[in-house]
Amino acid sequence: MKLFGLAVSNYYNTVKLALLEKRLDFEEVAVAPAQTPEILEHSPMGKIPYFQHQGQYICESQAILFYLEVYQPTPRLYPTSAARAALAQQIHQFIDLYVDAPARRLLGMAFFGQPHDPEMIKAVDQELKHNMSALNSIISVSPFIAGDQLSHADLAAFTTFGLVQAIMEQTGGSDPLASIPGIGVYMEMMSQRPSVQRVQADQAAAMKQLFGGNSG
Ligand SMILES: N[C@@H](CCC(=O)N[C@@H](CS)C(=O)NCC(=O)O)C(=O)O
Repeated sequence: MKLFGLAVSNYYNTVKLALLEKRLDFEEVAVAPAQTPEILEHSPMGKIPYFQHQGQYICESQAILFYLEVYQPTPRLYPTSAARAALAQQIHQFIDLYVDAPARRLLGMAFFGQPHDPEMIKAVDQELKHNMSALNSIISVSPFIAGDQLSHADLAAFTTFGLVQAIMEQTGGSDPLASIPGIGVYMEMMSQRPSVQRVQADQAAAMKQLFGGNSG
């Protein structure tokens, strides 16, 4: 199994967490997103992560997670009950579409020296307040984000919440997690997992290499 991408990416790290939780053997291949023929051949949107196993390439983190679940069902990252499975999927979708996507518009300002645009920062801040409140209405952190078992939604939540918090901090916006009760305890609980500690250590090293010590 080969995972292509960069350890600074939340989507890459979501998949890496699943590989680690399932104790699968995998190789990491450092590849930056690009619109080059070499990348587009395996990841037609030019995005990372993408994944290769037994001669097949898969892109899109949710598709890779599903492949891993079918390939190796234990430990489960997709709940067995229909209602829980749907809830985990719903939460994961909310996180990708309504948390990551708006915050990503400020990525250049937060980390890549793009001049701050106060209007855009304010708009994203407001959108995130609305969307986090919607997310909060479907989760009850007990103790995991979709119930009593770790699921793929937790992997996306942990990696994306960390990124979005860092983006808003760097751009002077408000804390996007402030409206979710118990989220601090949840993030702390997640950060105790060996898989998360490995991913965070690798991410910090990659950030240092990319930004010379300025982490996010
Ligand atoms: N929907 C994709 C999103 C992946 C994504 O946006 N990756 C970022 C890095 S974190 C990327 O490749 N960005 C470059 C681009 O959008 O061109 C997934 O779930 O894998």
